[in-house]
Amino acid sequence: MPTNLPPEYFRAEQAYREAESTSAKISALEEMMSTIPKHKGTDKLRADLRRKLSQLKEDQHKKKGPGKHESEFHIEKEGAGRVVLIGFENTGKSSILSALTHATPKISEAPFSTWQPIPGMMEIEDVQIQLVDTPPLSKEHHQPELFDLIRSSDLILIVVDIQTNTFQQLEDSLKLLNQHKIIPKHWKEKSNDDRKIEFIPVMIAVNKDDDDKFDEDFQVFKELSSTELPLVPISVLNKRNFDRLKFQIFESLEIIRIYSKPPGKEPDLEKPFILKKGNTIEDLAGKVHHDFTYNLKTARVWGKNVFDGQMVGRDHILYDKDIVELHL
Ligand SMILES: Nc1nc2c(ncn2[C@@H]2O[C@H](COP(=O)(O)OP(=O)(O)OP(=O)(O)O)[C@@H](O)[C@H]2O)c(=O)[nH]1
Ligand SMILES: [Mg+2]
Repeated sequence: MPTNLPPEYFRAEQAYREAESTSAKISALEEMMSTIPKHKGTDKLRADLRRKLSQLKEDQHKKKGPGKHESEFHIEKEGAGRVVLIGFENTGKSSILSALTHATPKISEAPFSTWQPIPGMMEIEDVQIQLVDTPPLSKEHHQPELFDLIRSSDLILIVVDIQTNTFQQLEDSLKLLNQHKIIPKHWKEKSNDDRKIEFIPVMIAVNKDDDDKFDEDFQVFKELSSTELPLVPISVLNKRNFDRLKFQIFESLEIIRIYSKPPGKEPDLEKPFILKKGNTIEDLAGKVHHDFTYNLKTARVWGKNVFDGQMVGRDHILYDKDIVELHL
């Protein structure tokens, strides 16, 4: 195994091992391949993965037979992160997708209106985030592909309805995730589960909190559920707390934006590089160009915990909105 593989590679590799369907395996493999830096040391690994990928594609083709399409649950990742909306029927998942993106899902007071996942892009300040609406959770039907899609996400947004069995909805949603070996990342430290678990950040949107009348119900629900998971009361109907919801999504994704600046020039404030909280100058260098990981000498930073233009080393930890000049 070559050294210097980025953390995203190992994350995709875990998703690959856990994938229950061929299409999920294919998408995880494609992601692994896209995260490997291209140099001599990784030639063999890339060739191995390419072989596996073509084998899987062949299997999928054989299984499906001619004329059938790729699974609807296979959705290309786009933007700085994927947020999957999940929850029981009629809680307002499709309404949220429609309110925050340009997607046009079917919204209806009749339950079970959504049959397949639908993606849309949401802008939070200068970051594009993919939101994916999904068919309702079910306690009766086994839905492996839905859980593969959930596993491929960077954040799970559980949607519950403050006007109907809210507490039960939350408990059942978390139980179904648990049955599929998905546990909120918040609980990682406490978990002593022996199974192979995927820990993914989870937050909860408590929808249909239409006016002050429901605020008390929300407070009661909050106390009763006593969950440390972030909870945001919203109303799609009355557009309540959308800014708070977006802020919490951004926070829960644990991403930071870094603006790069060529030496002696102004920083490019249009297109941030997206990194994970806790990432360093070295991680940034790898994102800007794979050669930079090896050739980087020093860097200068404008932003948090530094004086303007401070020289820093590879291990310097970056913060949201830092501006960085890399020196080779
Ligand atoms: N009062 C109120 N109704 C809402 C709100 N958001 C959505 N609804 C209504 O709730 C119903 C269900 O909304 P959908 O967005 O289709 O719910 P869903 O979770 O996608 O439903 P499924 O696809 O069946 O899982 C529709 O009649 C919406 O108009 C809200 O904030 N307040
Ligand atoms: Mg729906």
